Amino acid sequence: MKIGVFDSGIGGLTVVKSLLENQLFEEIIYYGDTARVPYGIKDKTTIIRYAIEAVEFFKNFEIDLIIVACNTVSAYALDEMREVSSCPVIGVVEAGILATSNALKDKNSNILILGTKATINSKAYEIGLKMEGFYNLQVKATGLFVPIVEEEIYEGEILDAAFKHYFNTTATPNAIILGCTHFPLIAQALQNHFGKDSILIHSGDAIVEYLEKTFNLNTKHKKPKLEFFASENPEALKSIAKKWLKL
Ligand code: DGN
Repeated sequence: MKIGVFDSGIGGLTVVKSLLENQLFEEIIYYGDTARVPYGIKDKTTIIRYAIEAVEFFKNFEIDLIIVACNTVSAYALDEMREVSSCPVIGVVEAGILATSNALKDKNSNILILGTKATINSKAYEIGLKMEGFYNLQVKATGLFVPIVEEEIYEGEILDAAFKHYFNTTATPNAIILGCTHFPLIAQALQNHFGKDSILIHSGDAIVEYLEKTFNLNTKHKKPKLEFFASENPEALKSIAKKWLKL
């Protein structure tokens, strides 16, 4: 299968990492809208317009599936993308909700939802989790983590200060939804902060779980063909991809 992975920028590479580790596809085309990132502070109409343009971009390739790695886009624009796409479009929010539900046996479990301002304002995770019977939710827009990760800061004083700022009154949750492409990179720091008993829900792993259930992906692809595109400075994206994905 040949797939497209879309993100507002570089963060979706964390999802590509999970896809590669699980050897699911023979060809992956990544498109990051680096010229217009961040999406997390934009309004719904703008996010939908950019997302539809991404579908148009993927029409240049004959792909079988679009994976929306960006939580913000997944929260707002999946229906609109599906309307203009000739192949299926799946997003990380739906996958994350299912993965959380599968990971937690007790419906009273406390779930901490983290995301950009736009993702949190959409209430997409909250609504989905309530539909699965989970009502004990803490919700935090933690947009500061995005530039911190982009500065390649994954631990230390600056991150600790951001944790203090956001989590001063946050109770230790049973599960933490890393509802933004960038947050898996600070997963270890979050785990250290909240302790080892909090389960972390990673969009990449969640989408793998979802794909394995939904599609017939029996063949393993050890050396998939990878192509990286960006709306601005594709060379910078390629160099980060090399580093993050150890290519
Ligand atoms: N990719 C975005 C997300 O997962 O919500 C984070 C980066 C951004 O556009 N702010």
